Amino acid sequence: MTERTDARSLAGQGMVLRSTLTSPFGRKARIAAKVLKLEASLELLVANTLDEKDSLRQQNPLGKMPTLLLADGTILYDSTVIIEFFDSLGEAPRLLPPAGLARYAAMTRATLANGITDAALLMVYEGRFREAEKISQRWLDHQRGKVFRGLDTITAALPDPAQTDLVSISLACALSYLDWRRPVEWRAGYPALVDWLDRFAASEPAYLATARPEGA
Ligand SMILES: N[C@@H](CCC(=O)N[C@@H](CS)C(=O)NCC(=O)O)C(=O)O
Repeated sequence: MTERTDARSLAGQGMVLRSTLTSPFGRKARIAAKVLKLEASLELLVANTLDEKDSLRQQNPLGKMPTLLLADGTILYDSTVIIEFFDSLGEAPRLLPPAGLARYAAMTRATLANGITDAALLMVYEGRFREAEKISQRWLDHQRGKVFRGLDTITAALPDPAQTDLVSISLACALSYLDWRRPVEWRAGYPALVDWLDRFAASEPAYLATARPEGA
């Protein structure tokens, strides 16, 4: 038995994803599972990051989603680790270059896209966790800077919208989160990115299939 067949048989015993249908990081994992045809083995168990009684905090002390539970008790996070694990189950990686500098360069680009989502989330949390009079404009501007510098850098070398990989999944989930929560207005200033997202959505059915449910 190779390590891969062991991992495959473990995954085949069923995996539980702690997330919601609206989490942008959870969506990354859900898209990857669909693309890699792992959905039949994956159950979504809705998590509530604000509920201290939710077992999420025992499963992942950071209390963040997505978190992946495997049948032997192994717990994996964060979204990039989960996607790398999913990708390791196939004959050859499909969502990242197999090795070498190209792999780490792609991971860095995906980290940039994730950083946009992180900064956007922090802007949203600023409004959610603080009373209106305590909201820090300086903090919001600090995070906004990360979002726009990230968008500028990504726009300068856009990924192929016809290719689904860790970078395009991470970028699409970042942009759709910006569209949903609107911590910044990005569409008017980045027409090439708007076009990229439209093309990615047309090329990758798993993207639209994992869209946030109406009214959520
Ligand atoms: N680096 C993590 C970020 C995950 C993350 O921030 N998830 C958000 C929801 S989209 C969360 O769980 N927030 C709750 C919290 O920070 O307490 C990943 O890639 O999975």
